[in-house]
Amino acid sequence: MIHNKYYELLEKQEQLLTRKNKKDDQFYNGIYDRYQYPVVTRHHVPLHWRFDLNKETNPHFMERLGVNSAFNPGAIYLNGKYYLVVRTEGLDRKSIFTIAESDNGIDHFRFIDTPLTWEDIDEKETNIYDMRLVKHEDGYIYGIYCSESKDPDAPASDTSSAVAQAALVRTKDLKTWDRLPNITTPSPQQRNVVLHPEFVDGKYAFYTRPQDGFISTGTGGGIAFGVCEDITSPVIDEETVLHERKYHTVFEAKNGQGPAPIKTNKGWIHIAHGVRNTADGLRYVLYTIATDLDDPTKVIATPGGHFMAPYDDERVGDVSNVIFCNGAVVNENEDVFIYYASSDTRCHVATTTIDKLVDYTFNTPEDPFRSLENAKQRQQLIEQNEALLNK
Ligand code: M1P
Repeated sequence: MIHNKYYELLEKQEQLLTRKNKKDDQFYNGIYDRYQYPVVTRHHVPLHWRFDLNKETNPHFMERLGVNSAFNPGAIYLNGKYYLVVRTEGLDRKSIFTIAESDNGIDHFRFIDTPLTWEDIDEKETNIYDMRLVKHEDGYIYGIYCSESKDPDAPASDTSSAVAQAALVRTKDLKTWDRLPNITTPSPQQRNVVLHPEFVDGKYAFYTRPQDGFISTGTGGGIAFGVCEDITSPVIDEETVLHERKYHTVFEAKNGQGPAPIKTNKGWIHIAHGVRNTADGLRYVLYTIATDLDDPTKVIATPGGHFMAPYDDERVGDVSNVIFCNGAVVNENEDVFIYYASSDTRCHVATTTIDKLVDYTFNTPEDPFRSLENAKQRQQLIEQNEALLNK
């Protein structure tokens, strides 16, 4: 016998799931559009994934397996539909991967199937999160995610230190997933590892983020590039940093590749996250760079400053002042859907086009890295405009 409360809550949830999303008309930068509502939140998670619906076993209709947050989605555009692999965090702090589907990519996202599982090849693995979904030219869809376990070398009194590694799964249909071994690199820890969608000199190529520790990248850091011969036994022997951390920039403390880079006729466009420290903790923003079509280790455009930062309500959440992107898709009209999460809590979309993304990445002035030079840069813009206005 199903509890009556279920139908009451279901009706309410249906209003949320069928709500139309609108462009935020208060926001304008000419680069992308933001939307009024997040696309996926914990409130979108089906009720029967959270409650025991049976009146006999759950007379008070209590939530048995609550959901704390739904964020950092990987994304893919497949057969005309938009799919997000959402980092869905339970009240127990464990993240699991769940799939949400939409016909238009901006609203009506619904969770489908059941949470993703695959062969459990690593009994030390405790938490999994931040999947990058990459449609590779070999015909598979790969999921690269962070696999976290307790640091085996930490003293017994230290119950927090962890080790992050890059784990790998693949599928053809988003339903059946094969677990491949973790990716081995020369670095002690890895997060934000992403597969390049094409072979490079006949090899699988990855963006990595070498790091010494779990939170701080230490002597490592930067977005690096490395190749591997065999994806079923993924070993990267050498990592070359292609975009380094730098003093007094938005990527001073840490950075990391976001989704797989987007191919355009001018170069590969990368959406990355940059982190700086503040009196109020770390601040995560997004920035873009472009790399050469023939040499993915060669950076050819570096627009100054952030591309996107936490905005209004996005600033607040479980880990405030964070936006993070590990999913972006391009449809057949060259519309770009950038899925990002705010403050480790909820998922949003921003939309733009390939044309605008290229214009932004190649025509935004670089950061001159010194305030007086920045002042001159702005002076030049003002003078140019004043000459035009006074014509
Ligand atoms: O809390 C902010 C982000 O912190 C980590 O990102 P990074 O490895 O770049 O520091 C990740 O845990 C990410 O999931 C999280 O959103």
